[in-house]
Parts: sequence; C-alpha cells; structure tokens
Amino acid sequence: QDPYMVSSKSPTAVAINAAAKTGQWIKSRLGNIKELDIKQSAQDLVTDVDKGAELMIRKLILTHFPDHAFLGEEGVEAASTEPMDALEDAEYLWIVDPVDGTTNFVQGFPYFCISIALAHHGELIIGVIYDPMRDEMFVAEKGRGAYMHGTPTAVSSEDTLADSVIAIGFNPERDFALPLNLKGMQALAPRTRSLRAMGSAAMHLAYVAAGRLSGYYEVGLNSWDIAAGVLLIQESGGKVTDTQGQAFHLGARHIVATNGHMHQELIQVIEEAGASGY
Ligand code: 2AM
Ligand code: CA
Ligand code: CA
Ligand code: CA
Repeated sequence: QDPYMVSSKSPTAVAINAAAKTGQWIKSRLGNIKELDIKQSAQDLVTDVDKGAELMIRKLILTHFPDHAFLGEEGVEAASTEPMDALEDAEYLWIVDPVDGTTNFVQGFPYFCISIALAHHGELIIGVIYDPMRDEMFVAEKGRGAYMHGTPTAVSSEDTLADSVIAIGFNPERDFALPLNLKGMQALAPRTRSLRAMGSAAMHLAYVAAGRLSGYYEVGLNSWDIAAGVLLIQESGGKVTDTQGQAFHLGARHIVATNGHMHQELIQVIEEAGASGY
C-alpha cells in the first residue's frame, strides 16, 4: 500500500468522518440494544453499541494512521488503572469515548455524544464531539479555533457565578467521587443561577465551548470523557484546569472548565467545600 495515499486525509477530516459515520450508526441503534451489561456496578453500563462504535471508530482512524496509538474507553480492562505516563509519551495518541452518556442512550434520553481527541506528545491538537441526535459537530484544532458546522464557537461572557448556569456530574464511581460531587453541588447550588447535570461530561464541555453553559465541575473523570472537550473550550476562549487550578494535562481527573471569567471563583467555592478531590 502507498503510504502517501494512506495518510492523504488530514487527521481532522478523518476524525470528523469517523464521528459522523459512527454517530449515524449509534442513532440508528437507539431503542435497539442487543446486549446490556454492567461493568463495576449497577450504575456503570455498557452495551453492544458502545463496543461496536469503538471498533468502528478505531478502524476508521487506524486505516489512515496505522502507526498511531489508540485509547478507547471500551478497550481498557475494567480493573486496570490507566498507564497515563506511557500515554503522555506517545507520539500520536487518539483518545476516544465511543458513547459518552451511555445511561442516557440506554434510557432513550437524547443526550449523548461521540468524543474523539488526538494528542501529540501529550498535547491536545484535535478535538471532535458529535451529538448525532441534534446533528451537532463540534471541531477544534490547536491554534486554529473551534467551530460548529463552520461557525466559530465562543464561550459565554458572564463574570460571576451568580449570573452563571454551571453543569455538574455524578459519574458512577460512588466511594470516592460521589461524596465529593455531592459536596460540590451543595456548595454551588446557592451561589449559581442554576445547576444542570445531563449525564454526559463531553456534552457539558462542548456546551461550555459554545457558550450554552458558563462552566462545569466534576471529580472522578477519565481522559476519554474530557480530552476533546478541553481543546474545544481552550480554542473557544475558555479555560480548563484541575480543581486546584493547575493547567490541564491528560492525567487530570478532577476538572473545572469555564468561560474563564469566573474560573477562580468556582475553584474557590470547590476548595472551600473540600470538594476538589485533592
Ligand atoms: P460514559 O457514559 O461514557 O460511561 C455521567 O455518568 C458521566 O460519567 C458520563 O460522561 C459517563 O461516561 C461518565 N462515567 C461513566 N462511568 C464512569 C466511571 N467509571 N468513571 C468516571 N466517569 C464515568
Ligand atoms: Ca462508560
Ligand atoms: Ca464517558
Ligand atoms: Ca463511554
């Protein structure tokens, strides 16, 4: 095979194509799940659609870039801890969540997405999030901005928490993460305009990038939940750090993502509540 033919498509075009094709397939399987299993607990679901979508994305990407490393949620053994040091060393690493919002997908609640990111030596260079139910394709390229269907996305302009709608999340890790996320919720609720918890970390991040939410906080995430959304927010003028305010890196699991304006205020509320996870 001619190596120039194989790599003639840009990685961004390959990611968008993989998200669009796989997204249509996922949508076609809504209400038609063939296998539903639990992973670590009854809160942690996986279906044949999650696994099939990951295989499809892996194939659509690695056909063009056979030398690249690939990290997908469903390819990781349930009990293994993520070898993050090795990941940050990889030259090109794709970080993929085939369905973010599986519980919603299972419920027929139309709020889930595909998240595809590409990192180069640990630095995010492409982020794509696709919502197949609304046909919304969010695309970011490092240093080139972020777009939805050709229109640049931009974060919101609210300066204070009091004027902000903030997303929170309750991932299924109950021993460590749930008590912290509940504490965070309790501290944030009286200080924000309103809170939202829609059940998809990646969609929350895309909505912060698009100015539909002013911020998002959650403890206990994984790289595939957040990698694409982080670049979308950065390229839309917003800010993502860990819950202590340290610059985002691929191993960060407790994050604060905002329009940048009330970032410090949000971190302060979380730290004062003892809800940072650190
Ligand atoms: P998922 O749908 O891809 O599993 C709300 O449940 C959010 O938590 C979703 O983004 C969900 O992603 C994520 N999530 C699910 N299981 C998780 C886990 N074991 N640890 C951290 N986050 C998880
Ligand atoms: Ca999952
Ligand atoms: Ca996820
Ligand atoms: Ca998933």
